[in-house]
Amino acid sequence: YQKHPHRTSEAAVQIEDDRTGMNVETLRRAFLDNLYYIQGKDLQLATPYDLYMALSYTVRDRLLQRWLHTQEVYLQQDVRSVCYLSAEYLLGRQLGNALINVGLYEQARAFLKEMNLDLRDLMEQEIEPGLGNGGLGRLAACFMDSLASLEIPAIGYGIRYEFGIFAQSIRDGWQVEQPDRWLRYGNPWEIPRPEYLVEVKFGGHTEGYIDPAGQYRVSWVNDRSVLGTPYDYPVPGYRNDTVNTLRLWSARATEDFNFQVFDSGDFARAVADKTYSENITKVLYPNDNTYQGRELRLEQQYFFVSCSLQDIIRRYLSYHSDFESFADKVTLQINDTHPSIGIAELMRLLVDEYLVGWDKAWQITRRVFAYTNHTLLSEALERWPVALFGNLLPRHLEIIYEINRRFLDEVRERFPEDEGRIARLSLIQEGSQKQVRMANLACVGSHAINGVAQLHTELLKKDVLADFYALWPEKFTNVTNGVTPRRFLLLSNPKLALLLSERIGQDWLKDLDQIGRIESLVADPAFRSAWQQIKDDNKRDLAEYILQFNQIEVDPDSLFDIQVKRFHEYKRQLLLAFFIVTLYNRLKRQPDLEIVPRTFIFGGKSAPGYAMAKLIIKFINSVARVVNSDPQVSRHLKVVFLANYNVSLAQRIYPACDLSEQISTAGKEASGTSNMKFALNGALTIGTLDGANIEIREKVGPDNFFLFGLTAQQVYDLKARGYNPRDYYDSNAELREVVDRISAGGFSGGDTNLFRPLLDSLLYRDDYLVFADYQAYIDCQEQVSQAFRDRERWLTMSILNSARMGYFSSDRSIREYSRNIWQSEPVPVEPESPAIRPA
Ligand code: HBZ
Repeated sequence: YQKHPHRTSEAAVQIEDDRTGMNVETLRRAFLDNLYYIQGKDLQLATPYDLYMALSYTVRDRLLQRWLHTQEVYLQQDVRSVCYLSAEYLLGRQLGNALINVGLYEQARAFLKEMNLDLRDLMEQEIEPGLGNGGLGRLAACFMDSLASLEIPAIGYGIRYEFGIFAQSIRDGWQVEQPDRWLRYGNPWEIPRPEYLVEVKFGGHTEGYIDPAGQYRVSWVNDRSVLGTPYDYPVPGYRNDTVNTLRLWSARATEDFNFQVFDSGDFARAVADKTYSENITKVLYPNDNTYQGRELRLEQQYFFVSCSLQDIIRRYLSYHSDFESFADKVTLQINDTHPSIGIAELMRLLVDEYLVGWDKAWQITRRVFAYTNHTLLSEALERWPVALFGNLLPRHLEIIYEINRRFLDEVRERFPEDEGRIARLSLIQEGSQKQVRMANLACVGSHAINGVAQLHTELLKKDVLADFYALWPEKFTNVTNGVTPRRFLLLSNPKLALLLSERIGQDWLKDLDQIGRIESLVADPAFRSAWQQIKDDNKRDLAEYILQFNQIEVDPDSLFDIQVKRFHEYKRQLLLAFFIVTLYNRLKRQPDLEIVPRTFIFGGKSAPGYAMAKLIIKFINSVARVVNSDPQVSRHLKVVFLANYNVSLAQRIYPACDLSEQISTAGKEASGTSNMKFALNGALTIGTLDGANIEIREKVGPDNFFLFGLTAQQVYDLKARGYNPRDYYDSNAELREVVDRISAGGFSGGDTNLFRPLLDSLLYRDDYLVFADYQAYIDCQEQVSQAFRDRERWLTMSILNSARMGYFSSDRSIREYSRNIWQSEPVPVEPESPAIRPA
């Protein structure tokens, strides 16, 4: 190939050269150039990973210009920006998304094809950044995509974990964790910005002093500090010229090693201290919806929040001389309570470092912060032991006590002599081990508090945050979650996306309500058969994946019945497992029984320390083994556990699903978001009245949704009356048969102990009402089977599900946040030069 004469010059970025050009020929040249000059390979020597890297750099070059330009526009116009603070971003692979958003997907495919290369194969090379656990982290990623696509000035702040969510493999049916070394082969999607380094203090004590003006002030004398280096990730909007920034912080030691210790001769300790500091951003805590009061976790939270706030203030002060307009230029959304220490940190920065008076500082703080809650499980609420907190952040503890003193004075005035209320609202939980309640801090320090689905917000008001609701009802709003149709339809289900675009144009990608226009095609035979064909193709693709990774042959014509999500008792993977065992029992009793063939597919990780969840994984794999190896049964049923469920695997699974399992105990799942992605891709849902299921059912219509189970109110009442799971066991023969077969070792090679903890927890507690909902679920699954027998009816329901999912775009969620919480407006970025637009 021909080498072009110069790579860049001052003028070069203005004209179409090999770094900015969008036509197929310049792309091809740039790709080969990057392969040669960055990977140091030619086409003969290149591995698939080299090719992936070369293509990624080619796209990145084309993003950079828009990225810089967007930031210039934001600075020039002194825009109001949304700062999204989140300890997690579950981004998924970047290459395909970048190609699509910048408008180069087809060009890239074309020039690669000419070279006999397959774009999808290159995309598969990317190790996904798994910097999150589940729904909360994925929501942050969808929101970043929507903010850029809606042209809203925004920056995401978070942590650049060196190890993301662990890789899961299954050995002998058990989950085994391996470290996620995602950065091992380099990362073309980040740009380190060592010039924006910040220092974060830890430990020590505070000292009072009188300043020259005679004012009493406090200074924090820390005993150690750590440096934060930002790594910037481009966040391109869909087919516009906006590129926002995701800024992730990485910890570095302040000195390469501790010279004092070094001088005293203890080399090993000098280096170990350095490692200690750098441990802060080493690894993502792998818990979701459970809280573990580890000091390192609080260090992570404070580290990234302090880095981010210092960065926000630095940027603000480069254009302003005081804090008068800070709250007009900045809004801070905190993704659950993980960044809520930011409320105390902003107070500290304003009061101690910038000498703003307390009242003024508090006014600013409350105006900028807004808090999203993601859980109804009280065991998941963050609470830090006061002693641990005070050792790590002595000044912040003082500030929290001061906030609390003023806050409780206010409460006493409004509710005199209501000590119970005071105790519940206090930022400090009294008792033998005093604790700082981060949710209370978040409520007091924010002007807005939101839940993530209607039911969730109502339950926050009624239950979890009821005392705060009584105090400030005006602070509470609901913003129902959404998902990005770019990644979860266009990228993950290209055939369906093409069919949509052929029939209704491409507007649905920017305005998902437009997908409703396919409803008029529901009776169109050509459209129907194309829809069916695509679903069949997608199922066949997944069947191939299953054969390759699980060595299980599944029938693409069977009903693909799928539950993929984190393993948690409240999500009730056990309920589906019990249904499978029920079918197994029926087939054993009556071998000639005609049942609708099903392929059950599970996927998901368990927190490594969550023994019950791990045992449930083992149980499902044990059921799979027995079912799949029994010829009588496996003619009708297959059970598959797909290891290492992550965003990339999710993108393969959603398009291939017939039935989406959303079966949490009512009142426990805040929203759920996979429920939306499945339905968008034409799956029907079997689900409880929980989280966003309720709104999905309302939108798709009750006839197109398989509803079962107790309502949140009924769950509450049943527990209040005294729930006895044993009664269900005693009175339900099929349930008893399931339990007895497990108990007798039917899925553990005769071992009657293995699954004992699982059965005991059901028989004696059953916190999540598996037994109480069992019969309703089994009956509902029978309706599913009946519906699936009538393929035409099922097809209609499938189309209607997709057609009616417009509401669940994360674009709609972000518009609601913008209007109701952030008061932020789009700032369109015009293309810098027509030459750099896609052909
Ligand atoms: O947030 C999830 C909710 O369970 C789900 O219902 C909701 O749809 C989603 C988005 O709003 N919550 C989480 O994913 N939570 C966590 O991952 C988590 C991680 C670390 C923690 C606590 C929770 O310390």
